[in-house]
Amino acid sequence: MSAIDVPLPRVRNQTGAAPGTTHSGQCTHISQCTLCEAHCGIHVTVTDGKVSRIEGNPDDVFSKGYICPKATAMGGLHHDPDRLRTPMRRVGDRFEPVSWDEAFAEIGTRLRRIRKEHGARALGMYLGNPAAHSSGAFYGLMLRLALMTPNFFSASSIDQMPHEYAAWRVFGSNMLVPITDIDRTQRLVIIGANPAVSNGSLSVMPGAKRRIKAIRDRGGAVVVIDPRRTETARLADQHVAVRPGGDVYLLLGMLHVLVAENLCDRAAIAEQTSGWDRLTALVAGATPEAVAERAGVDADTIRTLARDHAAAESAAVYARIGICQQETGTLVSWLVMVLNTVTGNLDRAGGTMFSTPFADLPRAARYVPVGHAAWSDRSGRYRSFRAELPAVAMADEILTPGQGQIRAMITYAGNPVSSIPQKGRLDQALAGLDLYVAVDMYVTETTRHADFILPPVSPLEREDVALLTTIFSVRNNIRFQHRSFDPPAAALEDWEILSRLTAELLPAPLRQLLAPVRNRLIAFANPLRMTALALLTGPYGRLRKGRKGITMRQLKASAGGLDLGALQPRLAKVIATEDRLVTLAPDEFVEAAAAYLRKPADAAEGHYDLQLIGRRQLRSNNSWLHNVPTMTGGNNKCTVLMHPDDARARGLSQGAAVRVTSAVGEIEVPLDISDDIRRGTVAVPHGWGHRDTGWRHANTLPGANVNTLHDPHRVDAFTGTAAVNNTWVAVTGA
Ligand SMILES: Nc1nc2c(c(=O)[nH]1)N[C@H]1C(S)=C(S)[C@@H](COP(=O)(O)OP(=O)(O)OC[C@H]3O[C@@H](n4cnc5c(=O)[nH]c(N)nc54)[C@H](O)[C@@H]3O)O[C@H]1N2
Ligand SMILES: Nc1nc2c(c(=O)[nH]1)N[C@H]1C(S)=C(S)[C@@H](COP(=O)(O)OP(=O)(O)OC[C@H]3O[C@@H](n4cnc5c(=O)[nH]c(N)nc54)[C@H](O)[C@@H]3O)O[C@H]1N2
Ligand code: SF4
Ligand SMILES: [Mo]
Repeated sequence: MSAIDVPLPRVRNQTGAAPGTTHSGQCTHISQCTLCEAHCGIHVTVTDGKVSRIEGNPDDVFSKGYICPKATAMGGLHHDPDRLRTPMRRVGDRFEPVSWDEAFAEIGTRLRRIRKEHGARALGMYLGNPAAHSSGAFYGLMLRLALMTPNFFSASSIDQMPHEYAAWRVFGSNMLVPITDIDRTQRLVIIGANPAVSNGSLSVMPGAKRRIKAIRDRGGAVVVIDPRRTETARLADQHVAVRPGGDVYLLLGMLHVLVAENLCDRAAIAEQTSGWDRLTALVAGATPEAVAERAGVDADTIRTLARDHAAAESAAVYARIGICQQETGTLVSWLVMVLNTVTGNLDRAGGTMFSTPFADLPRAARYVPVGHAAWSDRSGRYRSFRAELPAVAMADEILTPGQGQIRAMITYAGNPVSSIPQKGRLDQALAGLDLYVAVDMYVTETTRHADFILPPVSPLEREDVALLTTIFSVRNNIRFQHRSFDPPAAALEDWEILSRLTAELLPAPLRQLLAPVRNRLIAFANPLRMTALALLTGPYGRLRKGRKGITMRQLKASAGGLDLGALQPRLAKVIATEDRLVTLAPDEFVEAAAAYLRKPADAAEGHYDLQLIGRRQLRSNNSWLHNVPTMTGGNNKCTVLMHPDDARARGLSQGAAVRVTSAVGEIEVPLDISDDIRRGTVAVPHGWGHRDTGWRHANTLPGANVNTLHDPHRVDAFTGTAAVNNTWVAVTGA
């Protein structure tokens, strides 16, 4: 058990061991892979204290036995000798172990001193991606509240913020991002996502390949719109190689056809929406011929895409990160929501719908303030959205002297030095802080600058019920992550570490009063108790459903979670706009789209004549899985992908070392020639180039940080999300 001993409800099978699989020295545990949103069910076999096998859990109600190659990394991470297991304090250029109590006491004193001398704005926090994969996220947000600082940043602003902003404008809340009903649709159009590799995000779909194949098996069609013929495109009926950043034109062109040819669902529009006239006025001039060149897609294809969409029995457009990390991110997210709505595919089976998770956040969305434009960064360039500032503003907020400069940072489960474009300035910024505390289990490009690193238990030592993943799942479900290992005696989980940090920030009388009972109070508010409460009071709980309601006991005893059914129509219940209608044409979007329609086609910027996009890899997980040797090697390499014609024109050959240069930086990587990528476009994966970290294996791998090439000030206009999917570069022999 962890240092804070949490009493838990007694269950039939406390380790989660599958019946009949335990024998001397070997035990199989039911658990979950928590490396990405899919949270696939796994069976972890432990032999003599070591993970000997990880397999998909066939009884998991959602992932149904599927795992991707990353699942086995859960064992690699657990046993990784480089993973930190005790809190560390910086002493000169080294880290030395320190006790938890000493660490929290010193951090508390220093944080409070900085806050007293310089105000709350001098404290900053960054929340990274894996935070969302455990209940730790909620305790992270508690800490964020206790910090009371406008300087809060997260990986969302290099990720899904444009979807959230569009959802806020269109449906009234950032929490109302519609989910693709992939398992029932007859036509799936995927724009800027590669679920065959990623297994879906914001439409969480473990085993995406199987789900995509099933659409075709039941007579439906799948279309992928992507500058690269991706692993997903290979499963599709049609691949449309859009120009990077061309989606805004493609979608406006499709909407023009739908309106001009009277292919929209006028009954659904009348019932569900406002703003139809403004929308039709906007797209009136966006004929396929007018937008084709800028979309990089010919007019006939645009016309056919629109007609086929309208003709399908049910259809869903699913767009994800390829369109978010663009200057047009929010506009494209909006147009996708509009397209789904005007074709009658919002809130109906096979279209896009809202989930009913065990804690009904979609329904509560109406009452949660988003904190949009409540403040800005000190330069005035970026406004807050969802009570945070974009991560690209972080380096300046730390480095620029004056009132409100950040002097103390807390990062939780993030590696922004690698994951955010910041021209290398974040390295310098973090190194110069008065105090930097990292909640992380590795010494990374980022945490190596910390004064304290506070490591949580390994994911296999955690028991949890992830809420966020269920909110975005393509089917309602609730699943339990059992422990495969008991944590070492003194270990803490993320939620405990974050709660202890929060306690340090409480006002003096409360903090002192609390000291003797603090740990017991913290232990009382553990994630499983919170989950039990949410379950009890939520849509499936006993308070609502009486004896039919589900309980934690049932959940824990299940072999692979509980299926809560297909997505249900519930727009009328959840919509959070003032008039309770879908806002088809928010003013600021219409104006911005009209401006794009007036713009000429994007052209090469000087000698930077290739458009650089990203490439997510099956065995990488953003920046942090490269220390597990089985996740590296083979085809998991950092290379630049280029079309044969572009390589020939530059006299470059397969495998050659090349220099990729942009207006703000350069990297050297090997060349990979393939006609999978559109001419004029190149792709480099992110999360590589590990140097000077505690990841001893990863440090030895070739590769470079692609974010060196991206200009931090090229962002989505509405959210400040870094536009890393469309940077002009030149590629030359190294
Ligand atoms: N194996 C693996 N799985 C992961 C992750 C991982 O690192 N590795 N990360 C997880 C995380 S954090 C996330 S957010 C999700 C993301 O999940 P996805 O959104 O599926 O991510 P990508 O695979 O990057 O897909 C983005 C696609 O957009 C395309 N694209 C680039 N520019 C454009 C453009 O201008 N227009 C269009 N239409 N397409 C464009 C790219 O070629 C790429 O195929 O994946 C999650 N799953
Ligand atoms: N150029 C470019 N950049 C990108 C992207 C891209 O497509 N192109 N994709 C972006 C996307 S989608 C994302 S989500 C971001 C991710 O950006 P970040 O969240 O900043 O970085 P990660 O690489 O996910 O690093 C996660 C960190 O959390 C630590 N960690 C892992 N699990 C846990 C845990 O359970 N608890 C704690 N406390 N720590 C943990 C790891 O050791 C690692 O240091 O990167 C983005 N950056
Ligand atoms: S898709 Fe892969 S990485 Fe994601 S949860 Fe499933 S097994 Fe883990
Ligand atoms: Mo992400």
